[in-house]
Amino acid sequence: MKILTYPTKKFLKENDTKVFNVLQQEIRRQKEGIELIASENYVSNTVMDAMGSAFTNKYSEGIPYKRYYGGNQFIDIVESLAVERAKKLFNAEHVNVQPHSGNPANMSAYFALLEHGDTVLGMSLAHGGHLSHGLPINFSGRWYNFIGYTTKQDTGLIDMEEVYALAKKHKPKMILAGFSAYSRNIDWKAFKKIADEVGAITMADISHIAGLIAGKQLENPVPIFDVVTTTTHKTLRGPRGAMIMCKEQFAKVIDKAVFPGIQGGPHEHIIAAKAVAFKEALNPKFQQYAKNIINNAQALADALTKRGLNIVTGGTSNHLMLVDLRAKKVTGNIAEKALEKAEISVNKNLIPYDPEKPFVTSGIRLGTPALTTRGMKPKDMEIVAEFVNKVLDSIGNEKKIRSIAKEVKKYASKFPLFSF
Ligand code: DSN
Repeated sequence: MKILTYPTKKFLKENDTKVFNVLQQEIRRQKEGIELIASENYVSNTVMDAMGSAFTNKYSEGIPYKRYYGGNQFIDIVESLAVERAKKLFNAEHVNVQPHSGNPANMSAYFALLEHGDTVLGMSLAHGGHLSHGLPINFSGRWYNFIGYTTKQDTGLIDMEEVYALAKKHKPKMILAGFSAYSRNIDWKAFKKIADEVGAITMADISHIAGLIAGKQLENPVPIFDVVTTTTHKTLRGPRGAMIMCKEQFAKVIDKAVFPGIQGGPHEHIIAAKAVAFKEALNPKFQQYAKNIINNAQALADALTKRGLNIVTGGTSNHLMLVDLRAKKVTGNIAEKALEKAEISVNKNLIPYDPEKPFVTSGIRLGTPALTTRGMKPKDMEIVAEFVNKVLDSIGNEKKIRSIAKEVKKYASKFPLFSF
């Protein structure tokens, strides 16, 4: 990716200095720091251009060429472009590009395919699932009867025997595969086989790995599953948003669930940016990018392991890893704060069978999509691992952490991000 030259925000500078100034601080943070949050990335200039555009001014409830407002002749073209590109990218029969983000995408899929109280088998949050996969205080856990499957204590891998046993026992209406913190491949076909045996609908949430699938590094569940949701801003490197892909037989119920079921007017400026991001992901160069993300993640996991840190499952097959911090006698929340002071962004994360509470945790989740966009290579992961390890060994020593922050900034400046 070329150095980013996001718009200079001339009008913001002239007319709203408070927002302008805080934006400058955020830009500085992104430039000077090391971004290891697995779900974050930097969008291209072209994606950014499409987002800050006149498409934001339009109301366009409905679907392309079937709207509830006049004046949508150009919106129809741009939204159809996004749909067609997404279909090609993921080999999908039907795509709805309107969901504002991951939660409403999942909510729409459930709203389309389930009744209140229906049983769904999904990955337990404590083992890597997402809050919209049945957390009791999320709408999903309150309105549907989610049963959580887990990972094995010895290997950290999804326990497919348990998935099968739970499916036989609970006869779920839907089986959901997907995660926000799991570093190994999902056996889509094994899930589908179990679902077929119990007559369940298959749903995948590929939010984290969509870019790795689009970049042909991981198996694509879209031809296998009934419904697949994804956000567009993680490994896929598009604008903040989401989409739903499904078999033609579910097209109508999915579209109706998104609007008028859950959402009102779609965000067409974001949809235009999704179209741009899909074009970028269709470029064969994106396959190399996806491959580099995984190579970097594996190099980072190896480098951390060499320094005595435990990686859940022993490594990674995708863009992320869960680091078990118990060997260092540090909790996730303390590590996250210390790393933040050293200009390294990570998030605390529960590890499987975590004895700590979700706001404390025994782990951190690290990922490489953003650093890969920035041009870092596996050899740089040695340096990044060394920074992380040094911070973990310096908890409580503010002076030392400040000096690591200086080194981090110096190192990050070798990978220029914005050119203004
Ligand atoms: N917040 C996202 C993540 O970090 O995985 C999921 O919603």
